[in-house]
Amino acid sequence: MAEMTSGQFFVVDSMTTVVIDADASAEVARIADMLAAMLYLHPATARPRTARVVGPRAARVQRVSAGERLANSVSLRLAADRPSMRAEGYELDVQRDRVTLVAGEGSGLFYGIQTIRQLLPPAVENRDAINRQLRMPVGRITDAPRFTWRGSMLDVSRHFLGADDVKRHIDLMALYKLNRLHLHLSDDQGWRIEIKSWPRLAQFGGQLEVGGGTGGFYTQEQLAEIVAYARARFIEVVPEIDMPAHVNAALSAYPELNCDGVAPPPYTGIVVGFSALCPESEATWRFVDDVVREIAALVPSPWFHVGGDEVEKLTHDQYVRFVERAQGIVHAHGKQMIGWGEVATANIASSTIVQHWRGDSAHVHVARGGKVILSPGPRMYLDMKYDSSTVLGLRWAGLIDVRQAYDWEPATLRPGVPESAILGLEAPLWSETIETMRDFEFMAFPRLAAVAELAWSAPAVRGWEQFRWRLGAHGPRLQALGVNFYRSPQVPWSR
Ligand code: TNX
Repeated sequence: MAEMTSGQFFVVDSMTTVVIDADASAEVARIADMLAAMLYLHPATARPRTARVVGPRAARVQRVSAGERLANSVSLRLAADRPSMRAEGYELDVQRDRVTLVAGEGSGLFYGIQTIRQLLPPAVENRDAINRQLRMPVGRITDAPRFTWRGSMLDVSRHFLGADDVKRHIDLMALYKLNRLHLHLSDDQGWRIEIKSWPRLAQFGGQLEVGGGTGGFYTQEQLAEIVAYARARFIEVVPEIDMPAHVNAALSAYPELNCDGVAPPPYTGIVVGFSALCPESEATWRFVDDVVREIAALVPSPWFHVGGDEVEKLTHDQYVRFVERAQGIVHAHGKQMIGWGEVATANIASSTIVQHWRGDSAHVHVARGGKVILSPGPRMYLDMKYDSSTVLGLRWAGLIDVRQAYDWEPATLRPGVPESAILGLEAPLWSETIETMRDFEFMAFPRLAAVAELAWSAPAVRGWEQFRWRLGAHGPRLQALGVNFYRSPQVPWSR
């Protein structure tokens, strides 16, 4: 809910302070520092340039005793006394002389700051902008997300993205209050995470990518760094190792995983479904156990995604037994399993999460009391072309311009999958045709912003007509951030 007062503003100047309670936690202090960095690290406040990048911003974040009010301040506070505050929610009160942000938990404060960011002009994104006049309209906002799962998936297997690119993507996710980064870490074309007990997976299986170019992989330290970077922005990393199919890279590194014991050559095409781990080989089960164990130890989030899609080389019976055994291994390592829609055909636990992507059996899982993540291809596949002239992308699930991505209702998408069974939404970005960070951004933006609103906002406050104007106003912001976004003709872009 938002009530804005037109014509009145809170103006950020060189005297504005960020205020937290004297006994605020380290987490609140850290979030306050982020806000201070956003507000102050720019020339317009006349602070010396050298002070901008290094050192604590403590001078700008002031601790005050409870109840004390300071003029020209933005105060952040956790309200344990406000049980009505919904998970991840916040209340933002912008007055002419002070701004107050209250939340029930750190994530709410973080999202409130993203709202402050969006209320400020695009220049806030550009630290070096001259004339960086920061002001935001007076008003009150009470806000909380509709769904707890607001995800973005990057396929770093078909084409590899370095850790810095992934961090940049995390920053962009944060702007739109997304909170799950699903990394598709393995596929036929490349294995992208170092596994110490099976070193050839990454060292050999990670060398190439689609088209035969140089691939790459994350060391365990790099993945841990990505995880920490994401966590600092209230984003959980969800690792996926796709099995039992989509494993040519693994088979090429370790032939004992293949039923015929022969290593296939590395694969750099884009056909799917042709490879499979040998379910009868004991090496396969040592491999699954080791891989899940090593990754589970690196990634603190409670989930492990086992893929499970597009298996053409196994019988249905073999497939079902594979999924059930893999689930046992995931549980043994203390994680909850996630799988693509196909896994619902196995006798899986109701705590397992099914990720719907095409006409499948998600409703079967709902009938057993399970929860689903919606990633419907024709709405949410960010690797689909925008229109027939889009050079990048595929089109098997249809063309997805911004309206197609935005204008639908999750709770009525699938028969037998009501709102109560929907954990949330996730937009996959498969990368068969997506090579560089510029390509990834072109396909992700602005559609990922549409996904973010669907995942966050209630149907009553949504509507295509008003969304496209609000989205149009994000053009200069995305531009200030250097995002290579698609200027959809459906959107009235501001200049
Ligand atoms: C289907 S969606 C796949 C991926 C492809 C994608 C291309 C899913 C679970 N499997 O392997 O990359 O289509 O759009």
